[in-house]
Amino acid sequence: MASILLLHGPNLNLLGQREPAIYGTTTLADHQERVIRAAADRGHTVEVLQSNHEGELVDAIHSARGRHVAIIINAGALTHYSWSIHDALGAFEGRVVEVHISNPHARESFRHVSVVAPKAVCTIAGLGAEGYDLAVRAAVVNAPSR
Ligand code: CA2
Repeated sequence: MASILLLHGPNLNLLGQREPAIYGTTTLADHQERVIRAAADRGHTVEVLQSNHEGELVDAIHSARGRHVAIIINAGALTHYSWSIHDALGAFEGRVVEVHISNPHARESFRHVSVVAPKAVCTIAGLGAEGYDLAVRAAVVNAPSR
């Protein structure tokens, strides 16, 4: 059985309350529940954290070392400029999977760059809630389950 860390960055606590045309009506709790269920179906557990503070996310990534086999991360807008998250992910020995609900490449040009992507095995974007199911599959490829 493996453990996954699911991280969400700034403003994602507002999911389902604002901007439904871009992000849908699914709440953060719904996305987290979906990941927990998809992981449980495969015999794995999930720890979740959402933070509006970059340093808290960096601390969580540091703490993941030796505790989680994979990190699924939607870093929100920090995706596009947080070199501290980039560096922290570089020190994590497990698998990193990047997720976005929308497709940043189809939006404003500042969203076209991800500093998370170079540290991830893959990026899943533009699939809404279903992207999280695929992220779980990507996170635990080859991980032994119970
Ligand atoms: O599509 C995604 O998942 C994003 O990571 C969402 C981020 C955005 O900065 C990225 O470019 C793409 C923004 C999350 C903000 O979420 C809100 C939700 C409801 C109301 C306002 C913001």
